[in-house]
Amino acid sequence: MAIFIDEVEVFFKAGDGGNGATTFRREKHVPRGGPDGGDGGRGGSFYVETSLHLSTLLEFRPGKIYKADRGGDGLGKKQSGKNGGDLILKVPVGTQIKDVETGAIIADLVRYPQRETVAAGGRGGRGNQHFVSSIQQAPSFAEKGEPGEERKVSMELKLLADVGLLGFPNVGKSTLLSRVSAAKPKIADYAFTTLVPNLGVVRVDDNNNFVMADVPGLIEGASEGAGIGIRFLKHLERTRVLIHLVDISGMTGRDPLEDYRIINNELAEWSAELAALPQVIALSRTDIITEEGTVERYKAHFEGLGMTVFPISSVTGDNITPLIWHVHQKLQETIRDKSATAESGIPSGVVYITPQAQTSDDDPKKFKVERDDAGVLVVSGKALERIIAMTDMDNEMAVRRLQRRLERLGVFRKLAAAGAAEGDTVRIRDVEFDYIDDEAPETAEEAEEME
Ligand SMILES: Nc1nc2c(ncn2[C@@H]2O[C@H](COP(=O)(O)OP(=O)(O)OP(=O)(O)O)[C@@H](O)[C@H]2O)c(=O)[nH]1
Ligand SMILES: [Mg+2]
Repeated sequence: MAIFIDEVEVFFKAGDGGNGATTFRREKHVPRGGPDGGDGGRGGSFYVETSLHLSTLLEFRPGKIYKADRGGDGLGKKQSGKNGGDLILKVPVGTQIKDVETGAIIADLVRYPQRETVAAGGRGGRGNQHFVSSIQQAPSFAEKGEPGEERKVSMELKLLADVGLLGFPNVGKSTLLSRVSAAKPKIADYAFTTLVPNLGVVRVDDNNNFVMADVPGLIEGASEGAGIGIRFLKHLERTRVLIHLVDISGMTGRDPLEDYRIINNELAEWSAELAALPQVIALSRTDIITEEGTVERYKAHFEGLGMTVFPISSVTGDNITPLIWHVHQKLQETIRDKSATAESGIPSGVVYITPQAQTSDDDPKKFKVERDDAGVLVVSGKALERIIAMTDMDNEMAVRRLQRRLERLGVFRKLAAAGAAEGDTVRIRDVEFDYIDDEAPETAEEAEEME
């Protein structure tokens, strides 16, 4: 049995930037020329790209950590390090990628071709050639590479179909799809034949067609996990019209009216949006009905509920063409309605990417100071932590530069305000230091120094 993976959580770890180099020019007679350390290369980024050859997310193992290459370190003679290779992951059209922590949609891949960034590689650290200033002619430090973005994401596959087939198991959904499209789904006389969704293109006429999705049958309690249909309801969320197939042949031994009620109940339990989609009733397997008046009775019943009803047979082809035409028209109506109301605004098949909140992430002045259980003062803030990550803590000059930056950003002021006392431990990212209550003003030289 093919396993259909339609939701999976994985980690993306983009490559860290390479470190900048600390080197000095070598010239004849000049033992130590000017600084010429090149920059680190950019870390590899992660992209996702739609593919027409994939229909599941099977290739993504749950919990797997995908890592892109680190950028190469900078070299002497102002040579930059190599950029880390980017990674492009192929996903089926209809894949939605969310950040697990924030719940934000990172990418909604509904087109082909389409490529989106899911985790950006880190910038390379700058080499020491960039840190020359009036007071520092020979900077013997460089920046470390920026860490690559790390993200825990959930990838979810939502098929893109215009029309969805809805019904109990074994009512003839797959048979109908096979009748109206070139799709060849498995058909058999038992429940849960269909285990994965099938898509088919239904040709209406020379200029019109639509995509129909056949999903596993639903049963009572599906919205709470009974049967397997629940996993596939979300695929119907992006459809615009549903064909609700009701078996009235009596072959299943169930009550068709009860079936209809149960299914709608499950839909409503699952999502109000799904329950609000227009439904067209197809009464199935009418070719094997022997009892006179059965078809008319059910037709009248559903029409009484305000539904449009087509008694069909996928075996003889009876009434299939009128059904398809009607569905096509309904589809056109919903498209017109949707574009008329500004409410949706997004025509189907168009990508909308939620912009990521960049502002606070990019401002090093946005940080928090909190005391943890052990009494350590923890300073946190994305941009500030990035500065720490890019500082070579083994290099005295780099650490002094960091201290001045922290001072300018108001870190020490905020620590004092948070009640920091002499000897308290302060932690920023993975760096710990002792707080020193030092009110001495910065030297003129330090104040003058540039970034
Ligand atoms: N006589 C007759 N049999 C039909 C008709 N449509 C489907 N069948 C039969 O009904 C049985 C079930 O059909 P499927 O198309 O597999 O039903 P399904 O709704 O896809 O079932 P699941 O995938 O299990 O949910 C098969 O034996 C079909 O041959 C029809 O119009 N007339
Ligand atoms: Mg089926």
